[in-house]
Amino acid sequence: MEFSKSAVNWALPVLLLSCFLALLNINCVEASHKVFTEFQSINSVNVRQVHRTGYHFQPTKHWINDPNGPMYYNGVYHLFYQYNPKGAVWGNIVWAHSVSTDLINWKKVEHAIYPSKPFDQYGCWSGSATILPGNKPIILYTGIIDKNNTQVQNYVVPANLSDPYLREWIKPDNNPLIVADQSVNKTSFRDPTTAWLGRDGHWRIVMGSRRKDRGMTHMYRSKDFMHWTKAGHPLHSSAGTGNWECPDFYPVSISGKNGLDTSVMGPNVKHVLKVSLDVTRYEYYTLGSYLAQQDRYVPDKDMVDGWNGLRYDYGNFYASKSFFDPSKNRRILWGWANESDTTDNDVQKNWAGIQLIPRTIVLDPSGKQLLQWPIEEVETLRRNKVELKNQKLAKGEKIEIKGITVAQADVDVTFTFNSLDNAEPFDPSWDRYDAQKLCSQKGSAVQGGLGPFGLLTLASENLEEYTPVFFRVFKDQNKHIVLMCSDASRSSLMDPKTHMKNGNDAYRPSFAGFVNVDLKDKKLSLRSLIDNSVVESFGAGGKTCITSRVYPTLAVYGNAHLYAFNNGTETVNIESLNAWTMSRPLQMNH
Ligand SMILES: *[C@@H]1O[C@H](CO)[C@@H](O)[C@H](O)[C@H]1NC(C)=O
Ligand SMILES: *[C@@H]1O[C@H](CO)[C@@H](O)[C@H](O)[C@H]1NC(C)=O
Ligand SMILES: *[C@@H]1O[C@H](CO)[C@@H](O)[C@H](O)[C@H]1NC(C)=O
Ligand SMILES: *[C@@H]1O[C@H](CO)[C@@H](O)[C@H](O)[C@H]1NC(C)=O
Ligand SMILES: *[C@H]1O[C@@H](CO)[C@H](O)[C@@H](O)[C@@H]1NC(C)=O
Repeated sequence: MEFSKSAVNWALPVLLLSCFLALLNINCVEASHKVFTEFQSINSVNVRQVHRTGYHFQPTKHWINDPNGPMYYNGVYHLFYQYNPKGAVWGNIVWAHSVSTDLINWKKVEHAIYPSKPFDQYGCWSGSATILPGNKPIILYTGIIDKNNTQVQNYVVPANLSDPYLREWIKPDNNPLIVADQSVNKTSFRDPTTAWLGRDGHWRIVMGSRRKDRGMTHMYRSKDFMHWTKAGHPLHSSAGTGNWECPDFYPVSISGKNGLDTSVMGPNVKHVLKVSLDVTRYEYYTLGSYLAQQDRYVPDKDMVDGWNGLRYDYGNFYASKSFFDPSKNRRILWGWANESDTTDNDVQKNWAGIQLIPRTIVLDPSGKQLLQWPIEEVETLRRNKVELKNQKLAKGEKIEIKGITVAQADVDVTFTFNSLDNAEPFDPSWDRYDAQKLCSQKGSAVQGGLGPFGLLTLASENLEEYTPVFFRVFKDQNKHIVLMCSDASRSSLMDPKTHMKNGNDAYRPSFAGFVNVDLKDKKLSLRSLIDNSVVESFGAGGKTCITSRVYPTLAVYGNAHLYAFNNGTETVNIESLNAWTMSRPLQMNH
C-alpha cells in the first residue's frame, strides 16, 4: 500500500500525542527510540531511489539501526544489525544478518535472532559476539521480557559450525543468562560487550546503564560464560552523564599500528571506553588504563567523560561497535548513521538508516586520541582517478573537480599555506566545547583569515545547494585552534518548514569538531567519502571525523558538482588532490 502524504500529515501529531500519553503509561519507555506505532508495519512496495547510497551498507528497504555482533569467523565477516522487517520506522526489531569476505560485497542471509522465547518476546536488542576458545562464536544480546521494558541478557550459538555463513542461531534453554538484581535499573540494562578474559582466567562483560543521572557500565564475571556474577562496582561510571548505551571496551597498542584482540593487556596497551550517550545521541570515548587488579577502568588525567569529551564522529554516528579482525590484525569500527530527514519522508521513501564505511581504529602517536580511517578495502571501488597538484586558491576562488561522478566519490586533498599570521583571533568568550555553534556562526560564506578552505560537496551548479566541509584556523594566546565543519545548513532546497522534523524546522546541523593538530608543517588534509545522501569526512588523517546526512534536490546523480574552495585572506595551495568515482559493489545485500 502506498501511504498518502496527507494521511501521514494527519496521523503524525495524533501519534506523537498517543506516544506521549503512552509514555505516562510507560509504554513508549524507550527514550532512545521514538515510537511511531502506526508506521511500524507499513510496507510500501515502492522504494524511493534518489538519496539511496551507492556503496554504503544499506538493506533494500526499511529501517535499520545499531550494528550488532560484528565478527570475523573462518574467513567470513559477519554483520548483524537492528532491523525492522516491516517498515521504515523503529519497531518489530530483529537481528538481520549479512556476510562478506571483503567487507565490501555483502550477501543477505536469514535473520539470526528474532523474538521467539519468553526471554526475548518483546524485543531482541543490541549485543556483541565473542569467539570462545576452540574457535566457537557466541553472541550475547539484550532481550525484552515484558511490556514494562524489562531487560535481560541472553545468548545464542550457531546451529551448525560447518555452515560457512552461520545462518541459523539457536537459543539454548538456560537463557536468560543475566537478570538484573535489585542494584540494577532493569529498564536501563543493555547492550552487552564482547567479553574479555581477566588474568584470573574469568570472562568479563559490561552492559550500559544508569543510576539516576549517573551513567555506568555494570560489569559481570564468569568462569564458564554461562554463570555470571555481578562485580561489586561498575567498570566505570560518571555522574551527570545520563544513560549509557552500547558500551565498547577494548585495548589499543601504544607503539604499534596493529589492532589488538579484546583480552590483550599489559604495559604496551591503553584502553578505550566508548559509550553512546542517550542525552545527546552522540558517542564519546576516553583513553585510560585498565587496572586489572582492581578490575576498574580509569580514564587518563586529561580525559573527560560525557559531552565535553572526545567523540568518534561529530555528526550522524551512533551505537557503534568495534571488533578485532585477526586476518589483518586490525580493529574495525562500525557505526550507524540515522536519517536527518523526517519520519514522514522515511515512510514515503520506505527506508531509513545506513551503516557507515567501516573504519580502522588506532591510537594517535600523541596518545591523546584515536585515529580513524576507512578500511583499505573501500579503495577497491575507486574508478577514474582525477588529480590536481599545486593549485593556488586565493580568497574567494574555487576550482571544480571534473571527470568523475562526484555524487558517489572518494576525494583526498592536502592543503598547504605559507603562514599562520592571518589566522583570526579566537574570541575568549566562545565556548571551547561547542564547535558546532562556532561553525553555525562562521560558515563557509563568512570570510576569514586562514580559512575557511576545503571542499564543497554535493553542490548544485550555482551553489543553490552545497555541503561544505572545511577548516578554519584561529589564533589563541599561545597556540592555534583548528575548526573542522561539515555544514548541512545549505544542503537542500527542500523547504525546511514543510519538511519539519518533529515540529521543528528540518534538521540541517552545522556539525563541527576541533582538530588537535600541530600546524608546524603548515598542512591540513581532508578526505571525504561522498555517497548521494551521506558525506563522511576525515580531517588530518582521521583525527576528527564528521558525518552528515543531506538531501539535495538539484545536486543529485550527474547534476552534483564538487569544488575545492578558499574564502580566507591567506592563499592556500592544493598540494595534491586525488579523487575517484566510487563504483557500486557487485553484490550489496540482495
Ligand atoms: C509493569 O509495571 C507495573 C507498574 O509498576 C506493574 O503493576 C506490573 O505488574 C508490571 N508488569 C509486568 C509484566 O511486570
Ligand atoms: C552443516 O552445514 C554443512 C555445510 O553447509 C552441511 O553440509 C551440513 O549438512 C549441515 N549440517 C546440518 C546438520 O544441517
Ligand atoms: C531507570 O531507567 C529508566 C529508563 O531509562 C529511567 O526512566 C529511570 O529514571 C531509571 N531509574 C533510576 C533510579 O535511575
Ligand atoms: C565565500 O564568501 C562569499 C562572501 O561572503 C560568499 O558569497 C560565498 O558564497 C562564499 N563561498 C562559499 C563557498 O561559501
Ligand atoms: C538522528 O536524527 C536526528 C534528527 O531527527 C536527531 O536529532 C538525532 O538525535 C538522531 N540521532 C540518533 C542517534 O538517533
